[in-house]
Amino acid sequence: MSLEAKIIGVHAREILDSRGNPTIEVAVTAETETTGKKITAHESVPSGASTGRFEAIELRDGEPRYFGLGVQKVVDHVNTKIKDALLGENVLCQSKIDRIMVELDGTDNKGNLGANAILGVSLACAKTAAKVLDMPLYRYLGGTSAHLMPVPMMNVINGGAHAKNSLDFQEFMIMPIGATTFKDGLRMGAEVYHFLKHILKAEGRNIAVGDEGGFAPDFRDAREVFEYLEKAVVKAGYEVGKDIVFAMDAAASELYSQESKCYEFVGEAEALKVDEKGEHPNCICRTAEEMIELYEELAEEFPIFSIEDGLHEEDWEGWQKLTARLGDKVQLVGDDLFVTNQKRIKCGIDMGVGNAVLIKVNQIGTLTEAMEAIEMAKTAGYHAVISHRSGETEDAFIADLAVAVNAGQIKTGAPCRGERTAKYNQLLRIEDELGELARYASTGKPSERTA
Ligand code: 2PG
Ligand code: MG
Repeated sequence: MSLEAKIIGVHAREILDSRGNPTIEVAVTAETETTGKKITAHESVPSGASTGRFEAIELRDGEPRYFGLGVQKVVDHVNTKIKDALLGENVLCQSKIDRIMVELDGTDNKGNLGANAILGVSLACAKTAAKVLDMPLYRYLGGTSAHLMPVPMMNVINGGAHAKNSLDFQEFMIMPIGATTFKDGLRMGAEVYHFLKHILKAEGRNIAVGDEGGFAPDFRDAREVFEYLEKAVVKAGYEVGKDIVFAMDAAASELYSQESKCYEFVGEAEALKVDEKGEHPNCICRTAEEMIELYEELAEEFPIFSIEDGLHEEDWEGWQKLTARLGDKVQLVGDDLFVTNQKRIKCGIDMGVGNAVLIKVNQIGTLTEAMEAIEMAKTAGYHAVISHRSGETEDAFIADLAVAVNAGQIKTGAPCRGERTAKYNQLLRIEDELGELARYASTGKPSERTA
């Protein structure tokens, strides 16, 4: 006899995300056939700032309230059309539920109902199902093999679209690979974060944080940031390259200009003017080739484990070159490039582009499709990095997802700000609960990675 828990309620509301913008929260209620018990779980949907052009559509109201960012239409879609389609379905049949919503929407990019509407329901169904079975979410999603605790990629310096500083690149992360447990890794990362704060403060630099909890003072360029990260690691008593390695998200699509056909570094040019008086251009322009050279130099000088979106989302040929030149030394992650979309990931695999996929559930809009994307990446020998968005809520679904699929890496911001620590704290709970089964995915070099 197969288990059944019919969906008897689907209800959405508008809530706020970590940037103070509206997003959607969905509650799904199911009734178990055997006991008649009613079970409800909530899930909310994150939102990006540097969104990829090919992401599924996040619908917004476009009306004066909340500066056009309201999600009342999306709430309405959930509370009428989606609810009508799902009432009576078995909440334990995740892929069927997701298929019903995809078909109801009828577009390639979920532009009718909104990927935010669909995702909220999709995730809430999974959480309700786990509760019905009285299982931890990671166990429900991943089964008995879920055991690998991810190495956190902690974004301790924010720039680009996530901060109003002079830093053109978006994210600079530390990865505590020298730990033996997630708990220790998190502690090491948090300690380095605090030493970084002391160093910046002592030098009179701004220690206010950006969207993802990382510090966001002005910096000259990427090299200067990495020098600071090294100093903080050493001050904290750790070995650079052994205990802690670095990662960056260039978010290059944000820097690329279709007009000049190059990557424009406005902040770097500005900093140059301040540092060295005299004639300087308003913008430093780099071609794809020069970007690759810059990454090569940085990877020579610093222990950079991972570079995300090193080139823009439509430069497949540039990505091929980047992968040929750096792919055996550095993890090259496609975020805006792949947008958790199987068609784009397949294209990347076929072309030998990148060697890792960033997984953001809201880029594609259903849990089933996100899980399939992870499977596709792993089957091709690509790594899957589970990721938050810059606009988050206190929801911690992705922490469970990372363990469920044994991803080995999670990118979820600095060890600061509740919406970021919610994920880290959930991972601490999971590690505790797994006890001896838990293994920390200490990564080392890409070729030696255990994940
Ligand atoms: C990214 C993300 C998350 P956003 O580019 O990887 O760090 O940012 O959510 O703004 O797209
Ligand atoms: Mg990114």
